[in-house]
Amino acid sequence: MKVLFLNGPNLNLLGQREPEVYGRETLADIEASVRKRASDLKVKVDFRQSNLEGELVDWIQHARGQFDVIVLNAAAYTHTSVAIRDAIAAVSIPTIEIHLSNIYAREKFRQRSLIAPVCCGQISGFGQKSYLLALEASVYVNVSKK
Ligand code: CA2
Repeated sequence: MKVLFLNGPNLNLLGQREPEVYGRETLADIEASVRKRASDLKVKVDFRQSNLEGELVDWIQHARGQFDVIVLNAAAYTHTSVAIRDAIAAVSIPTIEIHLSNIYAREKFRQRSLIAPVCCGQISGFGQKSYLLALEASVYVNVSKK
């Protein structure tokens, strides 16, 4: 089983700014903890970050036939990107939306996700553990689709 983790804009800054909102771990720390758990679960993981909407769209499109599940923290594009939503809808790979923070406890503009309706589920508010919960959810989703 192969899971593609995609991270959107500014997540490369994790651990450097706003630790009260996003925690002290860097994206590399999160990737390391995901890889450790994935190896226990015998899951293969690809972990990427981009600040570019089009690059995220390309990665989603090219995931067809390569990955069983996509885990997506689209960051600010969650609230704005019709292009990412359309790519998820088109690719037919179960996609799990994740967030470090609880987007429903934040500003009004973060409380709306354009991608949620085309994802199979959402995990929001558990800090870096959102990524590990999404890994577990990926295994569940992959088993239930067979
Ligand atoms: O809670 C999440 O995971 C978010 O996807 C993070 C996004 C935000 O736009 C979403 O509403 C919720 C922001 C990622 C930017 O991360 C930063 C990290 C350090 C300093 C500044 C931004």
